[in-house]
Amino acid sequence: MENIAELKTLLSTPKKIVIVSHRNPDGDAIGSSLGLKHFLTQLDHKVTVAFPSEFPDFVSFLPEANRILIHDNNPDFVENALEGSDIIFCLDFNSLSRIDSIGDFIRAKCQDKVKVLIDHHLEPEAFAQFTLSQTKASSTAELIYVFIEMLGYEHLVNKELGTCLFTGILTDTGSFKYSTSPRLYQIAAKLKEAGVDDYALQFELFNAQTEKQLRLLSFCLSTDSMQIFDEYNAGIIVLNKRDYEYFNIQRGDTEGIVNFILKIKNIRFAALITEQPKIVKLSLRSKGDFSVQEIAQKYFKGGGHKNAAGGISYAPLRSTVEKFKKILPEYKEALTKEDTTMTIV
Ligand SMILES: [Mn+2]
Repeated sequence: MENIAELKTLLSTPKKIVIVSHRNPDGDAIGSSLGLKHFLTQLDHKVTVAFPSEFPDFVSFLPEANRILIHDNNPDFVENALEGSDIIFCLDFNSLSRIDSIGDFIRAKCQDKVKVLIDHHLEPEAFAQFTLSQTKASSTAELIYVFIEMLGYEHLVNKELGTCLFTGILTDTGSFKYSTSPRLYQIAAKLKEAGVDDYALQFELFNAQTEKQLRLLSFCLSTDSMQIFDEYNAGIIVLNKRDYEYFNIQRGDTEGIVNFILKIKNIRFAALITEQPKIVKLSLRSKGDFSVQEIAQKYFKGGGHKNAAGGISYAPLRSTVEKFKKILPEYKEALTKEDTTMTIV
């Protein structure tokens, strides 16, 4: 962010601020948004957080989560807040098209508002006056801390704010398993010093599954739902409409399932392919050097990060799975060559 001084001046008097993030908000979208809210509120701004769609239950314990506005449920509330705002913070997405309903409204009706983009996805769109985009950052939550530091307000980081940011960091790094850096560990230390109970937080976030979710996981791993392609160091888990009905799968129930495939030694590329009411959704994950971002973008109208990306297909489930399998030979070399980034010593 080049003109941070200008933004600091702007934030030196009370403003009406709306923070928006992406559809199906994850731990980072929510953690970074609420963390930023707790920061801006201390500077006497009036702050509203709004998402296009509902957030998962496992983060509802975060302070102020109950005050988040959902556009799907109350479009008027969100649009009124946006229209009455001075500044719109856009977190954890790289383009207004990623926040559909809210993005359209911002493009059409909020041209005069100051926009600030803070994000770690590739290829940020140039729609904001202030952009803090670092694709190497673990999470947007990490960047919120960096942003607070750039403004010189680290002393305002307290337990509430820190807990929100720590949530974003934990969920986007799989508890410090990937996208880490010396800076991230330093920030984690600062958050812990500010009072974050990381132990309790890990418990709250990751030991909060329902019996249904565990049984669904067991089904995925023990039936034909999972297929492993040893030749390509790849694997998939497929869930069809009947599985959705049988397990009564709701939003968030499939969270994390794809990662279990990567627990197999040598598997570098994993996909969860699910049949949704109108589309087929793909969650792609990888280990090390192998980029799933490219595959999501090239074949499945999606994107994301090197090791975690998502996409969609309008073809039926079966043909989508076939298409996926046909792509594998193209990446055989990349998936089987020695990966120096995964060498320990
Ligand atoms: Mn993120």
